[in-house]
Amino acid sequence: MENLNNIYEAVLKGNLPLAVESAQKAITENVDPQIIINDYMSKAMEEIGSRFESGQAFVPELLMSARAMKGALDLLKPLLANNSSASLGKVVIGTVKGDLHDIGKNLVASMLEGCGFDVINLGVDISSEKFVQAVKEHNANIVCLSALLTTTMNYMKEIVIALEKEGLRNNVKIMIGGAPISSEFANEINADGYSDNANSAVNLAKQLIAS
Ligand code: B12
Repeated sequence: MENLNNIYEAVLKGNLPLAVESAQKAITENVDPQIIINDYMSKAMEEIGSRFESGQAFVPELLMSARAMKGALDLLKPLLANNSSASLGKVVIGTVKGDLHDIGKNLVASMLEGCGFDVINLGVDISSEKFVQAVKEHNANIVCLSALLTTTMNYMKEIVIALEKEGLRNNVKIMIGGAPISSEFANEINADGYSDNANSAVNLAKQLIAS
């Protein structure tokens, strides 16, 4: 039986081969992928994040952890997607212009996919024009905006305005998230909702689709 703490340690230490190997073992032992992600991999990212903030870890270590996390997520993602039967709706997701943080955004994307949404992941550093184009092209029900920097979070407002200008605002729900975001900020920029983690993001998406 794979010790799931190995996955935690592998992500924390930025050990990509070990993260992939441990995730693979856990998968063959039928461990719930959501438990691996939420209870071990995300926790390891939180830990490396707080070490970075307190000066105990540095950028290269963060990048190594992010790489290990992504490697294991690539294995787990398809399994999350297999949990779904029919699509609950189409979601366009991206990190806003100027911002390159994508770990949390990818987690939200994977969780949404795993819970039955069709997810179009645009990547990082995405302009309002690209969001508008993707919402039109895919006829999206929800657009998810992620920002981790206090300097880039304000760009979310421009995306909301761009969707309004294109006459798309009533067709699409707007969810926002990322470390500096709050529900007050969501109200301020006329978004439909905010959540501070990938689990509650799924619940919020379901509520917004139903409303
Ligand atoms: C990892 C990291 C990096 C990595 C990013 C790697 C990658 N591929 O993403 C690297 C090293 C590249 C990086 C670079 C920088 N970073 Co950085 N980074 C972090 C760190 C430590 C962790 C972020 C993370 O991945 N967290 C783990 C994930 C799982 O959590 P999360 O992102 O918050 O996502 C969750 C929720 O927020 C929510 N969520 C996220 N998005 C969305 C979207 C929706 C729609 C919803 C509903 C929910 C949701 O759900 C997610 C899952 O639970 C944070 C510190 C922190 N504790 O946040 C700093 C931090 C965000 N970075 C910071 C800074 C300053 C930078 C740099 C400017 C550093 C520099 N001087 O170069 C650059 C900026 C580059 C750029 N243009 O974007 C600052 C921001 C300060 C500020 N107030 O703006 C922070 C807060 C660190 C600090 N305290 O100084 N960073």
